[in-house]
Amino acid sequence: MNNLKIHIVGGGAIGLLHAARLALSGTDVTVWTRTGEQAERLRKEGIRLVTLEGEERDVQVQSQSIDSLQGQDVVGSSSAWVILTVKQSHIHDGLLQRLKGSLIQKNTAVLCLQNGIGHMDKMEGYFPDIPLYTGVTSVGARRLDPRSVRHTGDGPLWFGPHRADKRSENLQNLLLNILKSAGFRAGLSNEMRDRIYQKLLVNAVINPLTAIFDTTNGELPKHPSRLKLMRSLYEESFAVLSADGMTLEEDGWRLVLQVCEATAANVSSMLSDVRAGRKTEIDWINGGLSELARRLGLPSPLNDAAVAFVKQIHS
Ligand code: KPL
Repeated sequence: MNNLKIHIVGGGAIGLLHAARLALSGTDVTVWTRTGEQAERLRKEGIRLVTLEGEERDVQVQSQSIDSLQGQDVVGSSSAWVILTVKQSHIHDGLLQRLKGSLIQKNTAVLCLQNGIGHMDKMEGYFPDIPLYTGVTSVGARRLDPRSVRHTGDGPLWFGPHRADKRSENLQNLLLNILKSAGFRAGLSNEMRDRIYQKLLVNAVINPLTAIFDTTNGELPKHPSRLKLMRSLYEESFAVLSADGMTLEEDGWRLVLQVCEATAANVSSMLSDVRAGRKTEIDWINGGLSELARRLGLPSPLNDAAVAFVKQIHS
């Protein structure tokens, strides 16, 4: 068993997948969930992991509800990583106040695995002295029920410092090794902003348009008028992100089309939120781009429209 403890905040698909695979590799993992019912089920029955090969495994993990954190320090004097896997919309004052001093304290480092932009400003404000890392993952996972998750796709997990210190260098290497031994294609990167922007560029095109047209990622570019809209939204988003310093080593438009192809049968996360009546991440994806454009003095009519349309169909 590794000495470093991992706390995963969020019992969604990404949280459950990471917790199960880390626990299987012998890491001491606790999953912090939104509801007490989910935490109890996970404690009693474990996580049911359906692997990429379709094999089913029940994996024992520790689990607690976030609400059970009442300001007490649950980390103590040993080092720990907190991996925040909740959606952007759940990173609100209520959650951060619960985590501050209890799970996120001087002996922890935090890895944020959210889509979109905007949340790190909030994290910095709440945790001025804690090493903060951002991550971009391309693994695919689908939650089947509160304790079951299907691993649907493999892909790299890049993470790197957003704001780090000397102490966290050691911690980041430990986490890298732990992730690798759990089978993740993990890598450390000092270019996290480029990676985040690149993912944002892809998400800003595919997510709102699949949600608005209620279509799979693969079908979206097949309609000429939708392809035209994709291209225009891409160009506007690319201009904003490039003006803010994004460098892309590959052709971004080709990347968008490749992602559509590679995930052809998938329903984007935004469409699945819309279908389930959940709050979407539109404010942090196209909304984040619009905000950035405003700060840079650039126009963003298509991103503004994407936000308005998705909000219209979600409620
Ligand atoms: O990341 C995605 C998402 O659904 O959020 C893409 C890449 C668009 C795949 O659906």
